[in-house]
Amino acid sequence: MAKTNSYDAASISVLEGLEAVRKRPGMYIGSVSRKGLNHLIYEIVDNAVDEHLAGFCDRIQVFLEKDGSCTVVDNGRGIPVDMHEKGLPAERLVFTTLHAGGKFDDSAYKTSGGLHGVGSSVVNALSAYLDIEISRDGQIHHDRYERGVPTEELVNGLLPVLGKTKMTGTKINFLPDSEIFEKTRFSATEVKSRMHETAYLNPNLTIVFEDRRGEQTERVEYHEPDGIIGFVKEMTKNKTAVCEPVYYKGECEGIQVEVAFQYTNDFQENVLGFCNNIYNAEGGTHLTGFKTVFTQVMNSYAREIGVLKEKDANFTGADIRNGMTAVVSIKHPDPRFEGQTKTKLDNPDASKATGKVTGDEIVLYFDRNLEVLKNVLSCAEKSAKIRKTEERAKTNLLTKQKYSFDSNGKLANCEKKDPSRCEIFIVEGDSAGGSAKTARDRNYQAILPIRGKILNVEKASIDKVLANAEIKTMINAFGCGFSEGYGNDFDITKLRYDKIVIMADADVDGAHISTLLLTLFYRFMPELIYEGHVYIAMPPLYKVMPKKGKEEYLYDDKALEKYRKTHKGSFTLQRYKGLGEMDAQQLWETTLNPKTRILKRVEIEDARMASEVTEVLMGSDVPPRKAFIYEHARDAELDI
Ligand code: 28G
Repeated sequence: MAKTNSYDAASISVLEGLEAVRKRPGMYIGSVSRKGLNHLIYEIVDNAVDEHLAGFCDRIQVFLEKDGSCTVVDNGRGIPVDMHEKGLPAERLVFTTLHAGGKFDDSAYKTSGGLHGVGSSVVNALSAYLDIEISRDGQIHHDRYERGVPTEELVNGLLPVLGKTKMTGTKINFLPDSEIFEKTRFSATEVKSRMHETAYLNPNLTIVFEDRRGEQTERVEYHEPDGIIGFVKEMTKNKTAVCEPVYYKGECEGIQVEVAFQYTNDFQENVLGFCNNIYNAEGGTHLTGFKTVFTQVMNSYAREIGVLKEKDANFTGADIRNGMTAVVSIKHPDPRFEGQTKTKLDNPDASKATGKVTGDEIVLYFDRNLEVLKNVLSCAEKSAKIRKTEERAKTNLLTKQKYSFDSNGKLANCEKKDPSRCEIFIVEGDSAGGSAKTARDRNYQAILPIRGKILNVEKASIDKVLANAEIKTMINAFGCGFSEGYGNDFDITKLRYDKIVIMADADVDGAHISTLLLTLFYRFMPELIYEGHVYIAMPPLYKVMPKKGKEEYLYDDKALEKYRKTHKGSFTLQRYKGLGEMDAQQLWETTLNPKTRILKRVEIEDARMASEVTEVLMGSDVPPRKAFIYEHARDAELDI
């Protein structure tokens, strides 16, 4: 009797918990956009990675199924199925209780604790169904939920058994709930990139990925025995290295620290931070500790070997990291996060740990590798020289151009000044720019035509970037300055437009231009993206004009296919090769009019990807470039 009572009480609070997740999904997984959708997979995979970290699993499989669901399989111990004290199988608690499983459960470090490290029950609550098979104790145990509610009848309080097995492990198949998510198609590109990252951070793990949704299954296996050294090598593979990767690890007050870095001869700094296998987009204390100590150590080496004379000022941290690609990965028993997207590590002891380990290990390395030390310091010297020139260039630019905003060449500004209502469209090509100027609502919509390809900011040095006419016009038009390695002059409160809309053709070149613009924003004005001000216009590909019935715009080939299938009778089909082919009226209806247009809001993940792929896109190699764009085109889905 007592058992029934506690069971009932438990099941009521369980339903309330899951209902809370369904009411405010964003609080648990960040958003209900595709980013949130993909996150469901990461939540489940992270649990399998925990099982790996506990030492019981070395293979994880991730399948994107034809029906839109996702299957994740691990070869760990299998989630416990025995009767728990609350009168339920342990597995039921895992999938129905928020934050089931304590932080220090089995392994010292849980991957969870990141922004969305809230686990299986959240995925369960947000799935139309979730189906589990657990191989354990020689049997395959089965359970199933719909929108978080168990549908499988227990047998004497235990899960039904499907059959016998010699294996152990967990298999979960789930379908995200279309009532919750705006998008229901997982992005293969993003999932693959995350799985690859996870493989680098866990060198003894193999992750198999299969996209079974297309005609042919795409299969990739990620196994990276070189760990974060391999990760760094991967990031520098298209650059010219000036030294071999450097690697060290250590421990400080229960925090494990692992660092790999390599210098290349470009003028870039790329330092990534991970805590418990989770990428920290906004960095945090682990990076601060590493950077501070690294700068100190290198400056004292520079004086010791005479690269800096007595009268010289120290190198700045950015000078010293000029050309550096690094991965700093720590394992922390109780990580805390802060920041715009809760991806900035906040624990002060993490800074202490990376600083201590770096201070101890880096001198051991450089004392034995003087050549590498000299190479690194000569990168810093070059940077310091350029920095001084740039600082002058920047002051000039900002003082000269600060007040020339309205008279700025091609910008057709809007008449009203209320930033909360104003929009600026960055339009590829003069002819489309011209039509857009005619078509727009001149009260609130500004048009800035840009010609051809803007500069690749990933490659160019800062003075080149700032000398570029289109980029200058953009910085001046937005009104909030820019930030980069040497200082932050960016002030989002000065932004003159609520929406910055990239308007490019729906083709390969258009995608390329969008990528370049995103890279520019990501590097110099990331807050625009964090605060959701950047959008991409989605111009239609087709217009259909049926003999009978209404004219319609269609936004992709899928829509056309569907139209052909569902529409009886003949129709005329117009295909737009570019924005330039639309007249002002059409442009207004499809891309400018807030009532009818389709915009895609850019998320920081999109921009981060854009920055990563700029390399691929800019290469003279045509094949990889095409492959990338087509892959993305397949993933594209419209926000209608
Ligand atoms: C396939 C996709 C995702 C998982 C395990 C294994 C255990 C476990 C998971 O325990 C904590 C402890 C008991 C309830 C632990 C197995 C100890 C012994 C596990 C996964 C809470 C959870 N044997 N494998 N959880 N328990 N794989 N893969 O989720 O009381 S989750």
